[in-house]
Amino acid sequence: MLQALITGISGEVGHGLIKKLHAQKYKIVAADIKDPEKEISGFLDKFYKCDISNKNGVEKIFEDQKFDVIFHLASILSTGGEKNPELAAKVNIEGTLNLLEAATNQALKDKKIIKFIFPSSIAAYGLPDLKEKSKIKKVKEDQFLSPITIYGISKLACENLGNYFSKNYKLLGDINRNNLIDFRCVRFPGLLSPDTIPSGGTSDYGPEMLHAGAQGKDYECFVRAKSKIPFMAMADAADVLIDLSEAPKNKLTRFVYNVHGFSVTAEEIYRMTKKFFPKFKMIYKINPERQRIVDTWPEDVDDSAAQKDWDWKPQYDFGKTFSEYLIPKIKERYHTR
Ligand code: AKB
Repeated sequence: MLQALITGISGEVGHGLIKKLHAQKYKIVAADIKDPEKEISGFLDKFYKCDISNKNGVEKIFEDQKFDVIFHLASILSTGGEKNPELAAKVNIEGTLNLLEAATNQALKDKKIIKFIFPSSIAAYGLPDLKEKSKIKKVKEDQFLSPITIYGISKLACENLGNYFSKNYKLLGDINRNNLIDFRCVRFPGLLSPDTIPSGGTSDYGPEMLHAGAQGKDYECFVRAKSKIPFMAMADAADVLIDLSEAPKNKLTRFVYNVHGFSVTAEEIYRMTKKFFPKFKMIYKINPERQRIVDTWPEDVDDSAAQKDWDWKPQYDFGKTFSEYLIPKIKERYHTR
């Protein structure tokens, strides 16, 4: 039985991933600063209340447990990060560093490779202006890597840290620490989940609209109607992480992959929400800072490398995400008819 460590279980991706890993018979150890919600606590073999930026706390987990794979989800998101960039850098970068170091030491001691799966983000990109954004359309992994947020900067830094730890860590040292960590990373688009309402992100207008509509609430959208970025159904996001972790190593040609569900404007999400909740009312009340962040994110990403290397294909397109996944589940959640 494989043992996985998941950090940041209370975040958006944690819930879906835990349920899927549990169904696949993984033993799950989780770490978070918040206690797990009832809905997922039953799936955990062990829970550590731990701030990953605390090195001693992270080391303690690795003293107690041995891992085959780490899914490092804990992160302060793009809007939250701008409120306290120092804290975001500490949690996002130092936290990742602590985990990479502890995992490398464990792998060295046990002479066993540990997989390290890291969700990065479209926030790693920084398009210079709207003209370029609409011209370029699908961004490739190595283009426009000039993020404007501390979140994007920390994601990009951690992608490179992971790659460094797996290939060149302490390259002048006397012990060979290469290939102890098998680091694999995806850049996620905005995510849409019926189970969790995100907080502190900038793609949050998508899920916030949906949850407002389902609860019969009005909504003020903080970006322009035409703002366009890629999104993905949360069910696909959990699959992405598991599929990437299970992909044969010799098929992987890169350490970071774009993944994408569908690319839609804020207005298209509004119209789709209204189709299922006809009484839903929304107005646009632009927040210039959050708009600026979204304007630097690509309209869409080129995920051909993920398709080619590990057969990535989303299960849900825009229509199916709503009709077959979000709407039935969210109606159940809020007892909406
Ligand atoms: C955010 O909005 O910060 C995140 C992301 C796109 O990574 N949801």
